[in-house]
Amino acid sequence: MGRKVNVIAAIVVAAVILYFVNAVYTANIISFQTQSTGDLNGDGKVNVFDLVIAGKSVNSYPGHAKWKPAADVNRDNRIDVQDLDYIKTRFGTVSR
Ligand SMILES: [Ca+2]
Ligand SMILES: [Ca+2]
Repeated sequence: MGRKVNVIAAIVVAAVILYFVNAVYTANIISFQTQSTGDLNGDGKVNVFDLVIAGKSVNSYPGHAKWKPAADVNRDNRIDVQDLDYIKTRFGTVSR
């Protein structure tokens, strides 16, 4: 009986820890999201080359053969038209 209560308590504690880890993780994603420049190849400029990099990874996700973390500029674990649009809005900008 007492053992069962301990198991339940352990599950609750684990769930609470996971909740907070997830909250911190989400906060990091949001802060990183605001810092994204759209400069995927790191040459300091946002142009068609960055769009091509993202274009090659469209419809990919973490673990996918074409997945490229840098191309997921909005950090939603999916490279799609939203990321391409973001890079397009950053076209011509210079990072740093
Ligand atoms: Ca670039
Ligand atoms: Ca994305």
